Amino acid sequence: MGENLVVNGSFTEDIDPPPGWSVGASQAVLTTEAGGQIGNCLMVTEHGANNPDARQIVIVTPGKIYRFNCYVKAGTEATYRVFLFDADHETFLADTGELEETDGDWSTNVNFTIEIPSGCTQIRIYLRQICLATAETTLYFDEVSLYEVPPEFQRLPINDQINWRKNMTQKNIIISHRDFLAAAVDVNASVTKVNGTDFNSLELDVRPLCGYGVITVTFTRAAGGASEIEFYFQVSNDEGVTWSTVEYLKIGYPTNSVAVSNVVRGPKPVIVDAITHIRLWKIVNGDAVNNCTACNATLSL
Ligand SMILES: [Ca+2]
Repeated sequence: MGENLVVNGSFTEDIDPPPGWSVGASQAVLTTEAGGQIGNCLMVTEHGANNPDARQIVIVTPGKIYRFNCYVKAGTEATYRVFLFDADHETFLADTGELEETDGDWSTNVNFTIEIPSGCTQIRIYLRQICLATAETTLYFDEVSLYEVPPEFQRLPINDQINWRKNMTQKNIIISHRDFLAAAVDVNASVTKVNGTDFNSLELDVRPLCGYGVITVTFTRAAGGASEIEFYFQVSNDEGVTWSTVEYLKIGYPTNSVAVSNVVRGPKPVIVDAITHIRLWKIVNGDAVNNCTACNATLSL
């Protein structure tokens, strides 16, 4: 998909205030903080004005399609609003409205796909917190990106999307890898661990530009009896409001009788067309003797 047009969208370097971002007319304080969705992140601190935000102008081309993405996490303030503004016409291009971030774990994703209207050559990104004046409240954002979507990456039938993947590799286009679990979990012998009870799976946004992903699972296990460990995945087609009640994908691997150490167990393709999110549902260790440790799964798009 080419390069990220947002300057310092990952807040990689610990510099205050973060380069590339301005506070507009508000009195927000922008700082780079550890503990982001990946590495460092942006903290927006309210400092005497209502609804502080971080802003950045990005040059765009009329008629082209762009994909915007970022993550948000509550600090001492939970209400946020992300919007894209046509800076030439002073009109909204996309807007979340005021939403509350209730998970507190970087699982809340904001994304828009927009077509740039005629005469619009620059857009302004707003990362805003909705707060009480002088309350000094905080809210976090991270991994802010805007990519131009070339025509060959816009949705096509599955068969054509397979060809895109070849093109993606050949063109060195960014392929993202995301773990389902922020912290890998242990699954003891003959134990089933379930999302929401025993671990909290991230709900990965799979409204991508191609219809295929790949999931790999990893775990560590001592030598012992032959058995199987199974990873089950659920999907949503309404942005995580409701989830499938049977598995969308099951990856079961024989653990056999040899020790494995954080081995990537063979990738499996997953069709991510016509769904919006996927998450790890449960892990079943069918081995009556051995524990499996450091279990995780990764989605690559
Ligand atoms: Ca980051």
